[in-house]
Amino acid sequence: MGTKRTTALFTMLIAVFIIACKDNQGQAVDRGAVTKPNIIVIYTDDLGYGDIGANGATEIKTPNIDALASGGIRFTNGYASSATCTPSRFALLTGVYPWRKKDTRILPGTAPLIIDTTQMTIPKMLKTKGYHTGIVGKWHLGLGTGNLNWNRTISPGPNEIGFDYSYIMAATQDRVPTVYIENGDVVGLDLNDPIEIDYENNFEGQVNGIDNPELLSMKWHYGHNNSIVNGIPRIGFMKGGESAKWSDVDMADHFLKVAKNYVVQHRNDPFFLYYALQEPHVPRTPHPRFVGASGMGPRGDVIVEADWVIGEFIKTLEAEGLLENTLIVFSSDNGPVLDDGYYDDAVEKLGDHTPSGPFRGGKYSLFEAGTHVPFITYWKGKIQPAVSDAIVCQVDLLSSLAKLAGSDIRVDDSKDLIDVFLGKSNKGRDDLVIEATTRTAFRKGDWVMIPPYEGPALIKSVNIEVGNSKDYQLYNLSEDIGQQHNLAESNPEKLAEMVTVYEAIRGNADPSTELH
Ligand code: NG6
Ligand code: CA
Repeated sequence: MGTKRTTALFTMLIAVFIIACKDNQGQAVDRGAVTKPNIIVIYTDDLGYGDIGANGATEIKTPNIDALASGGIRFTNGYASSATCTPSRFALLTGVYPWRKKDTRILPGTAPLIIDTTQMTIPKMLKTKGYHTGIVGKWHLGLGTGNLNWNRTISPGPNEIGFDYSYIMAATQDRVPTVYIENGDVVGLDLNDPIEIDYENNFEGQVNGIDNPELLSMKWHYGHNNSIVNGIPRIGFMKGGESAKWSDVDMADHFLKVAKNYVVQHRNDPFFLYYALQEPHVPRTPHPRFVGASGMGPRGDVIVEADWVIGEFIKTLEAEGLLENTLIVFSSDNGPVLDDGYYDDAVEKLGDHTPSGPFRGGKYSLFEAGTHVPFITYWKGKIQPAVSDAIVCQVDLLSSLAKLAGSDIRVDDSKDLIDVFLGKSNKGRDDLVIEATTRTAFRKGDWVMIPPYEGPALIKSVNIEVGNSKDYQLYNLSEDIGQQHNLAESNPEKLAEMVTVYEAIRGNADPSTELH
């Protein structure tokens, strides 16, 4: 072998060695022209805009979320697509407005999968670019195709719409089945004690929240009076599966452990992790070490718990040397609610705390607090700390992350706002259709237009104004962030302009009918 060739070979070996070392340290893995950072979406359940210190909360402490905000971009106009869980998660993962798909609404635990397995999703898109993809936490997008047998491998589910790894709860913490499911299999299931689920009728001889109040450690206020698990009455009936039932007070720690393991295991891949925390959705069940942490009862305590969890999770990223190569997106699936069906002192112990921040309404509402949620992007060393007033929505993540990962995939409703998410631009969406329990409204610039809807203006049980009115409503958020002054009559030109653009996007079909 000539000296020249030996030198060339040696140089090549050194180059390979350097690249390998970089990989091992979790540094940016440059595959071709595009650098592929890890991407993590940390998603809370029912956390309001005003529930975090970074957005002005003073009565509750969220230091770890605040650190993401002060070290990253805190969006003051960040939105979930919807004011409830299932539609927001649908939009986040598919980049499609949820009102385009019929029955995209709060699902029972027995609902079939509502994301078609041929549908583009964030994890599918990222897989085409070499990412490993995982979900840990709340799913609530349906499983199977109907008449699900929980005692066999459950399919289709997250693994069939793009996740290589899944560790989920099927629906919500207040809905059966109260078990974890890993890659389609119920964790810890004893097949001699099979799981049966029914959302209509109880199984013979099984206790329930109405007839067995003596078994309850948490009292239901409305709904939530079916099967009792861990002293908590739930929505839906469940029989069997004793060994597989989760421990509510350990859920936060449990998901944290799984999420940390996922990160450690995939530290050398580019990976996408969708980490969907269950807090502060009902039933609010802080671990004993967080009981009393907020002075606001269980709702405040689980927010403190969620913040702690996020801090621990970030520590793991740091310890693995991944923070400089990981984009973290933090947000919530919908706005806040206090009494969502259990007596848990959320109203009584609220004090001066304002979960909805400056906004009107809350969960279920077309007013701002329904969808206008905490929204933070963080990437150590890459994103310069800033506050952005650009309008961004979770539905935009698919196209934006595609751009980041070097994929050509784009979805119409999902705007490529990666420059906004990374702080290189302040030009967000021009407009956005928001959704609440199948009704829709429209934001364009500073203006919000809510079309007339029948139904109560206030849902008494949750004590939330949901935005229904027989008249059009028009608000200018730049001078009326609390949506107190309806300008529809005094500014008919603006109203007409808003309605025209809205109807062009939304169609003027009955909101409960499928558009395509
Ligand atoms: C409602 C439940 C509420 C909550 C919500 C879903 C009743 C009376 N209320 O139907 O407690 O579970 O569904 O919340 O049952 S979400 O955040 O998953 O959309
Ligand atoms: Ca929710």
